[in-house]
Amino acid sequence: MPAPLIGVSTSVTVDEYPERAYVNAAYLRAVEQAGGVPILLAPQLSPAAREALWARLDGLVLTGGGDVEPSRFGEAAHPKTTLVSADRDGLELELVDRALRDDVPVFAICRGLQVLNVALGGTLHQHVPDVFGDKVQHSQPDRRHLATHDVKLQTEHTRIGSIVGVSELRVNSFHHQSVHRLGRDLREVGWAPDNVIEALEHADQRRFVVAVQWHPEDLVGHDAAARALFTAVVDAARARGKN
Ligand SMILES: [Mn+2]
Repeated sequence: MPAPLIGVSTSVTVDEYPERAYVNAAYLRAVEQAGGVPILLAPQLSPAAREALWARLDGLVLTGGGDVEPSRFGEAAHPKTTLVSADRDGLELELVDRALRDDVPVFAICRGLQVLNVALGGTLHQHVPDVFGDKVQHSQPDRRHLATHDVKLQTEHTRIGSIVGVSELRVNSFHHQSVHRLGRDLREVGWAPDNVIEALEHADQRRFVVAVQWHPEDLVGHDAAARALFTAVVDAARARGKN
């Protein structure tokens, strides 16, 4: 069985010249370390290229980045809304639809968790401090590989529980938005101490759809839970065996 091909969504520059597609290398290393081959999915790809690539992919990682355009969930933009890209929203919402249609394993990280929720009809808190205060720093000033807040996971009868195996984690945090109303078919399975939702998964556990609000790609060097999450999506992609 060849190594599974894992689509990794990229960011896109907003209002910069020249226009670029880019992604933090930590995602690529984390996928490779888990045994997958990362394939970059850039918002600039044509519909034909997206279709051709999709037919070859075994799994999907949705990465972090700027905010989802609030009109995608029926709201006007908050003053702190940042780095919105209609092209990126369009690509990633389409990828969620394709993955659910074709039962392709999905691991969604930070913005990816938010995209997943919006794709399934959910909404977001547009600025976490407005709603939850500043007891927990979700936009940590510390470096990316440093874990700074706790997360409590529901481990019984959850996929994330079977992957990670522990109910208490320490995570890094780089988000100013979070899940508000939950999308259909999703369940919340992890929370920060201030009750910000930090993990989601599909209610149908036969599907591999797992989402976290933190950045495990920056923790794989020293955190078993982070490694387990990447290994799980790559293993699920391999088991699906589309190729
Ligand atoms: Mn957080």
